[in-house]
Amino acid sequence: MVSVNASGRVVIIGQGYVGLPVAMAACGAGYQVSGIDLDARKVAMLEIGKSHVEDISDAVLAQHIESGAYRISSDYADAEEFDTAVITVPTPLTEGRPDLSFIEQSARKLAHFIKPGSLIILESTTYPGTTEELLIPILEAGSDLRGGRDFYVGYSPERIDPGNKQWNLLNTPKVVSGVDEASLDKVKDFYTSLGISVVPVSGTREAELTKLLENTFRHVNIALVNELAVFAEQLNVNIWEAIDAAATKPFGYMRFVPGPGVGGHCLPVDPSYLSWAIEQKIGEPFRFVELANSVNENMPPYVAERVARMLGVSGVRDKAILLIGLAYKQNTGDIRESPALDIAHILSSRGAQVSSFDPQVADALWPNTINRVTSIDAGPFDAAVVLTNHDGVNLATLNELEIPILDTRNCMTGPQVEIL
Ligand code: SAJ
Repeated sequence: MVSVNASGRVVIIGQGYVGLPVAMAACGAGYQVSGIDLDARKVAMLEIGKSHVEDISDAVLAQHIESGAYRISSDYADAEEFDTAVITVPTPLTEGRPDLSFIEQSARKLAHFIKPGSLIILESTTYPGTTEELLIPILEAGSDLRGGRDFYVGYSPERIDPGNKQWNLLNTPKVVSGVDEASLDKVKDFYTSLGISVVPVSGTREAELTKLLENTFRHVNIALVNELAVFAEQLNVNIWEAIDAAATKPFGYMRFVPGPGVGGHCLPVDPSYLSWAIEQKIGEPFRFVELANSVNENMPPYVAERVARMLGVSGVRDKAILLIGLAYKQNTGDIRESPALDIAHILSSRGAQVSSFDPQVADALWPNTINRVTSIDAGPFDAAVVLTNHDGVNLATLNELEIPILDTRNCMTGPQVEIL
């Protein structure tokens, strides 16, 4: 149970799907919290109590604003006198390489406000060595203080799964680490004060590797069933049935299913941080990651080929094709790295008239290169492809259109339905 009598000033750098839940949890524990984000639109929404993070309600945000526990700004001066800082900024790939510029920028600005005894925790997903080889030198240069000796530093990977109704920040065990024992204790104490159970590891590199292992494990296993799905179709074997049968094994197996590709902010990115670091530091390719990337990236072209095959010799040129789902996975409106975007692009480039139906995706996020329809029977269409199976979308309507349907999520039945 969280102690609501925590005290002290906490600053959270980055108020996205990771940082905002940490900020709200810190407010709930009794801290004075400053959220800092450079996205003016995000700051403007948060200032008026509007949450852009699906797991944080406007009510919770407003409560902490009204109590004075939470303030949001783009001004690092609000980090003045902080006791604990948590860095939750993005770590994307830029031209296929890790882009740590957001960590570097936030560390440079935060360093001016470090005082003896400050605690800095990095949560952003990154390769082993980042905390000690990149972050600490920047913090030391900007503060004239020594990490470990004068201020505490640790790493604790984020495990936020946006939209997950079962697992959230407070009930998911948190891996924690420090550059030394004293720092580890401070990191443990902070998350414990939020009411989170902690899993200490011996060093920051082990904690950095933990997160990448978690997501690389998923990426590789999804690639396994994706490649198998391509072969099973040619062998005329129902892989979905085999996967469900295998999943009855109560030990030694974990269920993954084929799909139209791998999207989201994690899986298409995190494993490449690991393979890049191994290549740089050891000079060896991380073959599992490279193979998984290749297999998963080939799923959108494979889906386009299946659609062409489904339409017969005429192929997709001048055909009206409806994509059900633009988001990268069910019950989210997030289209980042969504394979549906690639599939739409490939089909359009081959002369198809592509439309997409996805009630979960906000208008502001909808790409202007893809025609949006607001109902499944907004046709006429020559074919349909189910790419994301959101709850609440009535796919029975699709069957009534009596057109060929490629179902990449094995969520439909019907005489016109082909599964991946
Ligand atoms: N996917 C498949 N087959 C599967 C599982 C996923 O094709 O069997 C696809 C999805 O459709 C999606 C992509 O892979 O396009 C990623 O799906 P995901 O379930 O891994 O969801 P993410 O990307 O939101 O991953 C997050 C991660 N959370 C964090 O990084 C903190 C991941 O570690 C979680 O394990 C995952 O959520 C989860 O378990 O939901």
